[in-house]
This record gives sequence, structure tokens and C-alpha cells, in this order.
Amino acid sequence: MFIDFAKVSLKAGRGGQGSVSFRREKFIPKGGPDGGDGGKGGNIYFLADTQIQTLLDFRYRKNYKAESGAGGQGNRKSGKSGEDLIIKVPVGTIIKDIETNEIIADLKNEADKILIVKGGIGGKGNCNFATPTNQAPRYAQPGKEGETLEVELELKLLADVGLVGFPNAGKSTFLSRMTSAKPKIADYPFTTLQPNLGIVRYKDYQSFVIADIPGLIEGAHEGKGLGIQFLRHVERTRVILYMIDVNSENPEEEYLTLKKELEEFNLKMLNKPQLMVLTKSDTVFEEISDLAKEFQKKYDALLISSATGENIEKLTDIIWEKIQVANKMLNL
Ligand SMILES: Nc1nc2c(ncn2[C@@H]2O[C@H](COP(=O)(O)OP(=O)(O)OP(=O)(O)O)[C@@H](O)[C@H]2O)c(=O)[nH]1
Ligand SMILES: [Mg+2]
Repeated sequence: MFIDFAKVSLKAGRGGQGSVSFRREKFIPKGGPDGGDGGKGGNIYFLADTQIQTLLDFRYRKNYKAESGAGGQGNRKSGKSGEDLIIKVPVGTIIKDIETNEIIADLKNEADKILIVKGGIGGKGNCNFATPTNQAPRYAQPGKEGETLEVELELKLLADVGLVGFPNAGKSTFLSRMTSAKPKIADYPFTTLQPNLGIVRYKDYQSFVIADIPGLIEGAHEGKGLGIQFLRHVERTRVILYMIDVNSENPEEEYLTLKKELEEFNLKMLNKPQLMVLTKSDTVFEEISDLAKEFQKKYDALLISSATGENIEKLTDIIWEKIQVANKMLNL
């Protein structure tokens, strides 16, 4: 499990200024006060939306302000209310008041909505202040300030894609190429000791999460190597991405070994959409081996390089499509 955080400042709309105005009509030289009230400032709401998967967008935008109410006008006309601001967050977002550390809301279900800060009320226009002794008040109220609040958003993330491969296959390097995660990378097996997660930003406002786990070896399901305790992370992902070094002596055998480990761990793993890639294409100077070629053909495996970026964009598109397929299978 990986937790995504964001801090956000909220300011609801200010109420509109009350109006100071006097009636002006033909044959009525001294009209009474007719200034209308200011409009109410807009509220801010949080809304849980399944279209949003991460809190990534809140890293780029931290200040949210709802529209102010418009000023009142003559003829007792009230000002227009400020537009409410509805901020969409992923389902499962917890909202905390930063000052008190209190949980304000836990938006567990699609369409859960909470009013988080209220807009200020509009000021009263001068028509409200006429008295027998002051029939022409030149006074109107200002609008009230909107509420402000600093909140922390917290989301427990499940990964969409799990990277599965032998130690040293290039999983962590791939994660670091795709996301801003900075996993440890080194030219020896079992560099990764704990799962790393990273968020991939995909086209407009879409994103998905990749989990890089320690390399698996034969017997992992029985506890060999480090893999087993982390296979449950893969168990929860929607798509499995097998990563095999293009320099592997026998890519197919490697793939089948990995697959067997997953299967022994939990048969259901094999029902997930999966993808195969051959990594480190830049290390091949002439041609890839015959076995690698065969593997590529048989499993439609893409040849990629996290070093040069070869086929990375294409792979991102394919991963995205597979996630959509998985979501359909899960009825999401
Ligand atoms: N030339 C080249 N080297 C790569 C590429 N991807 C990974 N490597 C190298 O391969 C080695 C292993 O990479 P890692 O990303 O640590 O491999 P891993 O699969 O995460 O390994 P474990 O964490 O041990 O399971 C490092 O020396 C990387 O620099 C690539 O596309 N091209
Ligand atoms: Mg690694």
C-alpha cells in the first residue's frame, strides 16, 4: 500500500457588496433608498469521482477559490450569487483539517460530496436601513468574507500495473523512466528490497500507478529470494507487466518460470490482462538472439529501452489500453 498526499488551500467566495441607490422616477424628485443586497459567495465542495485516480493534479495546483457574489443594484435588485466550485477527488480520499489534524470527511463512494467551505453572505443594500429619522441612508453593508481552510488530502493507492521479472531485469529503471519515483537501481540482483510505486501521468488528466517489486526467482512462491511477501502487491494490481532482459539466454523459459511462480501463489493472477516486454534493447549491438526473436513473435512482446526511451511511449499506450480492459472485466 502506498499513500498519496496533497495539501490544498481553499477559499470560498466573498459575499457581494450591498448597493447604495435611490429611486429615480419621473415626477418623484426624492425617491427612497432602493439598493439591493449583494449576492452570496460561492461554496467549495469536494466530490468523489471514479474518473480521477490519484492526487497528482493537486501537486500542480494548490489554491482553490470560489467566485465572489456580485454587488447589489438599484431597484432592490440582488447581486448574482458566486458560482460554487466543485473539486473532484478520487474515490477513497480522506480530507483532514491541517490545523486541528481532524478528519473532516472520508469520501468512500462514488458521488460522495461534502461542503467544505461556505461562501460569505452578501451585504444588505441601503433599502434595508431606512428608518423614520433617516429615510435616505447612504449606507450599505459590505459582503462577508468566504470561509478559508487548509486541508490535507490523503489517498491509499493500489497499483494498476505490477512489474514482474527476474532480478536485474530493469524493473526499477523502467519505473524511474515512467514516473518521478526514484528507486534504487544497480547492476546486481535484489537491488529492490521493498516495493516502489510511481504515478504515470497519461495524456489529459489521466494517470495510473505502477508498482515495482523485488525481483522474483524460481521458488519465490515457497519463499526463495525476496519475492513472496511482495507477490500480494501484484495480486492487487489490474495488469501484470512481465519484464525480461533481451540478453536472457531463454526469454520464454524465463517468462514461464515467472508465470509459474505467480500461478503457484494465486491461480487468479493469471486471469489478469498481461503484457510482456524485452528490456535493454540498447544493449544489443547487432541483432537480438533467435530465442528472443521467437519470444517476441509468440507473445507479441515489445522491445524497449528505459535508457534510450525506445518504444516507451508505445508501451504506455498499450498499458493504458490494458488497464481499460481490466476495468471492464472488473466492471469499474
Ligand atoms: N543499457 C541499459 N541498461 C539498463 C536498462 N534498464 C536497466 N538497465 C540496467 O540494468 C541494471 C538493473 O536495473 P534495475 O532497474 O535495478 O533492475 P531491477 O529489475 O529493478 O532489479 P532488482 O531490483 O534487483 O529486481 C542496472 O545497472 C540498470 O542501469 C536499459 O534499458 N538499458
Ligand atoms: Mg529493482
